[in-house]
Amino acid sequence: KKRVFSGIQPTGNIHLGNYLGAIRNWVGAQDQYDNIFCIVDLHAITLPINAKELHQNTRKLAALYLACGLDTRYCNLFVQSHVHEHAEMSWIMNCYTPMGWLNRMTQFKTKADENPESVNTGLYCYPVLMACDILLYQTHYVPVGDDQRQHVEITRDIAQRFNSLYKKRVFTLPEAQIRDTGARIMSLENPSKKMSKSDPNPASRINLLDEPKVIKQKIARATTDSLRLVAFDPERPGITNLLTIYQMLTGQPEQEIEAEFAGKGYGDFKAALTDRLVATLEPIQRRYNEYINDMVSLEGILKQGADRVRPQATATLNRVKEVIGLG
Ligand code: AQP
Repeated sequence: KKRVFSGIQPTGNIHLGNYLGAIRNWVGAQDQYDNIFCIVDLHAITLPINAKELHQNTRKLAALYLACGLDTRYCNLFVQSHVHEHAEMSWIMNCYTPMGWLNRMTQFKTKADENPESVNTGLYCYPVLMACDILLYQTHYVPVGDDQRQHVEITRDIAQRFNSLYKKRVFTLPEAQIRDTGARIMSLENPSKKMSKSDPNPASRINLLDEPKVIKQKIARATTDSLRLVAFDPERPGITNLLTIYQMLTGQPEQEIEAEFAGKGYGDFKAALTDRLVATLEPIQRRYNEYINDMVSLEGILKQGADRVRPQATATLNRVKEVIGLG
């Protein structure tokens, strides 16, 4: 089977963008691949984060992975810092990554602009660590949202450069798997920005653990426009974003959705969308509560995941060290 690797930072509330752009796709295809899903806590410390919060978020994210349907029969779930090869390999690959490549990374520029007082070298080297996450496991596919396209590209560039420098196929070249629909769910407040955990406005996103009352309020407040026409239209990103979410939850084609709401207002559509969201998230929240209240089992799953993936990470790291003359 082909190998899949992906991850999420335990930096805050996991939202609908993470679910529709990433986790749901992982779940849908898990039986076709050899899957590795990581909680990337080393990435999470590139911006200031409280220690207790980081520890709790890591467990919460593991419980959410399972609650969303990731199954340990098909997937290894683990915490990045539990496999120290990621950090070691990252230092080595920093020395093989031209600064010019990192200077072009748009996510660094955005995050550095948003957090000018706390920009550190780790944030700058974030793409190299992400490349190592992927390359350590000889990954074939990286299922991610559209915002990660550039990071998978640089991963390929780093791998290709290393392979050709040493004239050896040390790394498998990974490919991004990005869906056509839902790969970029937008902020509810400002539909020109992507929905994100780090947005300071909580009303900009639906968290997977939001209660029905909160979902209703957020959808009611979501930005639309004054045209009051429920139709997909790139000129009207607010309603189009909500329609895309509805389409992903119902699986209906665009025309069918537009026909369903022809002659109706935004209020009717938002009520239907709220119902769908609540119906989708309610079972996830129920399962989440079961997992998070059984910490012993959860820690066991994470330990087992790390133990299972470590041999592959060690093998790749040892190969890299051998090729470059370390050790
Ligand atoms: N809005 C989104 N639409 C679709 N997919 C998304 N992803 C993130 N946002 C969207 C995908 O979720 C996975 C995890 O990404 P992440 O941990 O970087 O999550 P985030 O919400 O992007 O987190 P941050 O901390 O708020 O980061 P920034 O500031 O970059 O937005 C990835 O597969 C991602 O594509």
